[in-house]
Amino acid sequence: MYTRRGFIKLAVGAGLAITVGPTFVRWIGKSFQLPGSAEYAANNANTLLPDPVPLADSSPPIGGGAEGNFRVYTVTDIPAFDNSNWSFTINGLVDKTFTWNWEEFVRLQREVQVSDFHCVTGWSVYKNTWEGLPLYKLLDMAGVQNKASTVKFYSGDGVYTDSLTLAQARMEDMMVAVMHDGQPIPNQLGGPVRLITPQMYAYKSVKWLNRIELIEEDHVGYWEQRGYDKDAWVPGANRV
Ligand SMILES: Nc1nc2c(c(=O)[nH]1)N[C@H]1C(S)=C(S)[C@@H](COP(=O)(O)O)O[C@H]1N2
Ligand SMILES: [Mo]
Repeated sequence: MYTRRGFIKLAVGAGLAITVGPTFVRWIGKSFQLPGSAEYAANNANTLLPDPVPLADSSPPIGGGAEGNFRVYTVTDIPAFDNSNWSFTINGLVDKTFTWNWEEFVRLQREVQVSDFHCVTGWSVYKNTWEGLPLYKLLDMAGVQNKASTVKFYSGDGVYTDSLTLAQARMEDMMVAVMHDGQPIPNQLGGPVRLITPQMYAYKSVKWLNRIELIEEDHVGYWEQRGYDKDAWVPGANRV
């Protein structure tokens, strides 16, 4: 269990400055009222089959489900995926490259975490039950080569990217998430697969994640190129 709510409330309450970069993002004016499986289905244009079957800890979600509303952020049109146009790749400086199709990907062993989600612009969603693949396990499957120092994440929108250092990527709560509160993640919220970085601001949480590449050099992500801080840690994070 990871909770950061206390820290953020404290930081906001104490009037501490939270660095905010340029705030031009396309917010499509929608916020998700949580929880609600009907709303998830209504906002999911993905048609990937089979549906992932939630683990017992996801359904019902631990602690009753997320509190707060996601705002749908995107810098592109919102993509939608089906079995024919979705795959997930891990490649670059790895011993073994993988490309999974959806049927294969949903068979990989998932785990469950509960964590808070913070946008650096000042909104949060608390107590999210995420189910997915611990990032460090994917890295271990692929076998990271010694030369690699950066983990680069690509979105299926073709535009958005971000990165973590290898040490950050190996934190146990970094997750390649497939379900939220026991439901498939709708495409508006980055489904079928998004990165979850509970101890960092959500601009690290790449939506429509479909490729992980191990690289030698640094990579400056989409919002960091536009002024967001390279240091995305939320207050109280276990910085590595
Ligand atoms: N592909 C992609 N991923 C993205 C973004 C985006 O614009 N495109 N915005 C980021 C930011 S700044 C935030 S706060 C979260 C918002 O997630 P949500 O749209 O599910 O609320 O997604 C992050 N991941
Ligand atoms: Mo954000």
